[in-house]
Amino acid sequence: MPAYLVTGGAGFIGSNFVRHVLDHTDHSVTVLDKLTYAGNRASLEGLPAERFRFVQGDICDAAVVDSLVAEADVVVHFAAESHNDNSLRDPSPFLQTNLIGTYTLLEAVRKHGTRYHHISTDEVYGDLELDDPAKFTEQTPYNPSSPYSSTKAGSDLLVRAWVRSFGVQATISNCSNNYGPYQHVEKFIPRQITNVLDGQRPKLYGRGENVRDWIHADDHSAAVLTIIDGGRIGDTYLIGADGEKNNKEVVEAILTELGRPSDAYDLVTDRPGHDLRYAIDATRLRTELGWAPRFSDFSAGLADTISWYRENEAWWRPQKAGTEAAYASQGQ
Ligand code: NAD
Ligand code: TDX
Repeated sequence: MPAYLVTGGAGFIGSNFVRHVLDHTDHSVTVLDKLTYAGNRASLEGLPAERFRFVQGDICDAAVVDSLVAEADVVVHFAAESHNDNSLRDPSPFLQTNLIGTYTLLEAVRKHGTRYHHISTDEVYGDLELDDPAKFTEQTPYNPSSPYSSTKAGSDLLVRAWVRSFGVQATISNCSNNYGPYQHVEKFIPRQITNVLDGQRPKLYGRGENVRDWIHADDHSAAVLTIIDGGRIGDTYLIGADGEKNNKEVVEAILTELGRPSDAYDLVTDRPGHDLRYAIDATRLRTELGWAPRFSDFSAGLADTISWYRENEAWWRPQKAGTEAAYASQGQ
């Protein structure tokens, strides 16, 4: 029974991955999570005690990391400061967690010879023009725009260096924008769903024309497990489900699903440095490892996600007022 150590397992995608591993394998899972504002113990309720353990701690704490890595067969590193808007308000925790935290984990897996999978983002590649037929591939040069994406890019480069210099047994995945249940209300889709549920108007940055390539978090989790099982050590795999939509289309779909006029939104101050478009070419993952997304119908996945937020107000309500106050202070 392989033992997985999952960092950031109380966050949105990490908790999805933990449930996925427990549902689809016989592996045991230890979560290491600091429970920052983004971590929520409630996202891991009801998991089987004989195969699941939760440790509250910081990935920058070398002693805690070393003792947990020593017991693990595989480390899957999700923990990060993950929100672009926060990184524009205060970059410092991004430098600490995304760079020093990744370095701390790499030193521990190097010492113990542990298999390591690094979770990253398509934002490391910068952005694409709206009318450009190109998509990101594993060969696209790094060109990150924000404090968040530059620290994620730096963490990816640390992993590549530890593979080459020290023979660390690592793979890397760069995924597009995720949606689904348990996502913090600071992020675009849950923010707009909970705004409408609260009788508030959705807020689109700029003209709402920026494009994101949406993938359901369940598909991301399945892809990560596929890469851990079959990926080539030292290699990078892009994860995406051909889900390009502009932000206006997504807000209109949310409003329509919730029975509101599709134009009942506000255009607000744009994000500084706002990336125009992301798009992933996941050919390598599909052809070499045989992965395919199961949630190819975005409208159905969005409708399920809206139902989840409607039915789980107790999960998101404590996040909402503080998140909106921070946005309001910036005219967003
Ligand atoms: P999230 O913000 O929902 O969760 C992050 C988790 O990490 C939280 O539980 C938090 O408590 C924990 N954490 C933060 N700092 C920590 C520290 N120093 N020590 C231990 N735990 C710490 O993030 P998410 O959206 O689930 O993203 C998870 C990972 O996936 C990140 O690495 C992110 O860059 C990557 N990613 C996210 C997306 C997306 O669309 N959300 C897309 C591609 C890649
Ligand atoms: O209120 C909003 N209005 C709005 O128009 C918010 C919160 C966002 N937006 C726009 C900005 C983006 O174009 O929606 C799009 C998505 O925004 P976010 O949810 O903040 O995601 P993004 O900045 O694209 O980054 C996400 O995908 C890649 C995740 O937060 C990252 O962790 C991941 O690496």
